[in-house]
Amino acid sequence: PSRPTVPQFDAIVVGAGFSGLYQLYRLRELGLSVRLLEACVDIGGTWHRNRYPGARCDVESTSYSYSFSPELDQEWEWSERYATQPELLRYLQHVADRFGLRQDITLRTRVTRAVYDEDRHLWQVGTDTGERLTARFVILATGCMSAVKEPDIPGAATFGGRALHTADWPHEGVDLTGERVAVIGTGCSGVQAIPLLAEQAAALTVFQRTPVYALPAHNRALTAEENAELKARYPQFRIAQRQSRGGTVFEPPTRSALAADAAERAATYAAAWESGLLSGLLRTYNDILVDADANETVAEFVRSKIRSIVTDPETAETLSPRGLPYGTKRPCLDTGYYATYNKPHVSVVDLTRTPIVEITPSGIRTAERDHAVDVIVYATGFDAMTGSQIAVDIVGKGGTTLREKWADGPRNHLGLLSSGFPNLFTVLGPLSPSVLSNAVVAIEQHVEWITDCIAHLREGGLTEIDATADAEEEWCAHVADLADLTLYPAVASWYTGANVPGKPRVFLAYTGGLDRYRAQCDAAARDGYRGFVTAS
Ligand code: NA7
Repeated sequence: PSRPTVPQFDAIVVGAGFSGLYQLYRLRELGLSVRLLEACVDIGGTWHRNRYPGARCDVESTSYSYSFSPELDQEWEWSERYATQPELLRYLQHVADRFGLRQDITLRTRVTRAVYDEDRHLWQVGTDTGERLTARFVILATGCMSAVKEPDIPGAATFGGRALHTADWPHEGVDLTGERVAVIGTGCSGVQAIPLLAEQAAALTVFQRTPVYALPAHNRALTAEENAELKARYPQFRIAQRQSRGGTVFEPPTRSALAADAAERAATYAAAWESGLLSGLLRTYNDILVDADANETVAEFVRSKIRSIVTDPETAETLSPRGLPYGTKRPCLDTGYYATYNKPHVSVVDLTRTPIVEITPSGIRTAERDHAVDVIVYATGFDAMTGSQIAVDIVGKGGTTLREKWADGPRNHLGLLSSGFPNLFTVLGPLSPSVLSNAVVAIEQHVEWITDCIAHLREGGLTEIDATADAEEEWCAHVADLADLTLYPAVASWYTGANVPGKPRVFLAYTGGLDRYRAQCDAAARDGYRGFVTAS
């Protein structure tokens, strides 16, 4: 049978989180036929899946929200400074309904395969429901924190109690009243969940491999006056946000921490601590992430705070990061986290001293002893940045798979297109500023660039765009060079891929700031899509 010369869809968007919903909206506005495929039972992405107790955003809701619709800004009312997962999910559902997006979304459909047809310049997309679709463009809006890292602990499958993962929490909720609960992992998910799990559990034992730096969230309800005031200045605020370094508005610091004396630093850090902002301490001086001595002044400040909150000195020391530069792993926002360890039924096991040997049918065995538990909560994170893309069998030009191409780390130009995989765009992909910025602002920048690019192709009657190998080479080197100016790459974190055994060690994000990144993307487009090659 002869094959159709035009694809079924102009574009297929993969994933219905913040990225995919906005991408669908924009492409539809352009008049394209679009299908959005989502693996889960509902839209929401990250905010659909991460339902563990305490899950909330740690960027202020008023800035962690879409800016593309002034009407949406005016009608939506955030109830708290830091929205909970249910509120964020309601917001995304509202957006989907308000802009009529659901009609183009297919739920419960996981994209498993995408093969590029070099002759016809289109992607053949396969799903786990057996669908076979074709589209000119595919946009991976699969999220940078969505491929769950399965526990790599011996014996995990033998556990006789209940095992839960924070990123795959049962929709009906879980009642832990009276249970002996273990939590493995103290990243942001663990830090948010632990205080609430402790409220229910009869005993809570936290298995900590690396302590985190957590700052008080100072979360609170937003008053009607605050909301009204915000809405009045939303138009200017959204512009400022777009022009900002990381998607949140602040004046970048210009002084070195080492140029200040101890008293001045102490006052500056204390004010940042009280701000309740995730990046508060990073905004104080300009060398926190580039100079180890400057960084140590912040690290010690946070440790002093931990000592002042946690009453047992030994526990305080266990919870205090040592030899880990502040901010090189993502800091967390604390709503009762450190104080929870003052409760008599909560304890922490330092896995650097007594590692987990195995999980047994009755609990967790460390090098020191057996811990009998009824429930294990894995807060062990994600195969971040690349995992959700590599999970799809993507076959590009010449039969090369994306997995093969990225075997030694992701390669692309501007974080947007990987050479040899034409017409396949990534939102919040690796080697973009994604996780180092307010994700929603980064998403809007990506989606708008991709949309403009597709519009440009269509206007010119072009059916293919690919990154050139040279531009890609240059971009990867540029991202690595910038990262090497900072303290980030030396630290084993999910930013470097070190949290997943066997994953190549590459710094996965662009550290130069969203503003500079945006300027480079815009310049490439303005110069006729420099670094890309098009065809018809
Ligand atoms: P993270 O930040 O990757 O945290 C995972 C935690 O789990 C971290 O403390 C890990 O320790 C720990 N972990 C992972 N594997 C193990 C094993 N095998 N044994 C013991 N401990 C382990 O994930 P989150 O879900 O908390 O947060 C992800 C991001 O989502 C967050 O930064 C926000 O951007 C939102 P490690 O540090 O590797 O020693």
